[in-house]
Amino acid sequence: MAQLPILEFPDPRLRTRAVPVTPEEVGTPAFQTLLDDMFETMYDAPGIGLAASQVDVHKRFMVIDVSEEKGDPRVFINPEIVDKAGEQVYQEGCLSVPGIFADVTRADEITVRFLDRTGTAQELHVDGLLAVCIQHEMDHLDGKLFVDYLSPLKREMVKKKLAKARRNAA
Ligand code: GNR
Ligand code: NI
Repeated sequence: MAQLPILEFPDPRLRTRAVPVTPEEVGTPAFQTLLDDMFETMYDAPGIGLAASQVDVHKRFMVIDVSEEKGDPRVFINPEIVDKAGEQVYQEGCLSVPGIFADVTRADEITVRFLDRTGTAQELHVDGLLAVCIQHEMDHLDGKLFVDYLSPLKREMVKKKLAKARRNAA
C-alpha cells in the first residue's frame, strides 16, 4: 500500500471536473489498489473522506469512513444524489485546506445512487455526518471546495493563512 500526496488549495488541479469511472475499470487491479491507497491516505491524514480529485485522479469516486472506530470503509463510484431534504449546518474541514474550519449549510438527508467497490449498483438514504461528507466529496468531483461557500474576502484570508503556514513549515 502507498500513501498519496494530497493537493492543496489554491492548486488549480482541484478545480478539475472529474469524469465518470467506466464499470469495466472498477474490477481492475490498478483501480482496486488505488482505492486501498486512498483509504490508507485518508486514515493516515486522518480524515473521514477523500475524493479522487484530491490525489490528482480526476474520476468520479471517493472513499469515506465516518465511524468512530474506523471500521466502516465505504466506496462511492459515480455517485448521484437522486433526492434530498432539509438543511443542516456543520463545521467542515478539508484535507486540501488544512487547518481551516467553517460552517457550511447542506441538505440534511440525501438519497445517493452509486456503484460500490465490486461495481454493484446501490442506493442509500443517509443523514447526519455521512450525508455531509458525501456532499463535500461530490463537490470535490465538480472542482468545488468548501471555502467556495465563504465570501471572497474570507476565501482570500484562507489563501494567505495557508501560504503563511507553508512558509513557516519550510
Ligand atoms: O476529514 C474531513 N473531515 C470533514 C469534516 C467535516 C465535513 C467534511 C469533512 S471531509 C474531510 C476530508 C476531506 O477533505 N474530504 O474531501
Ligand atoms: Ni475535502
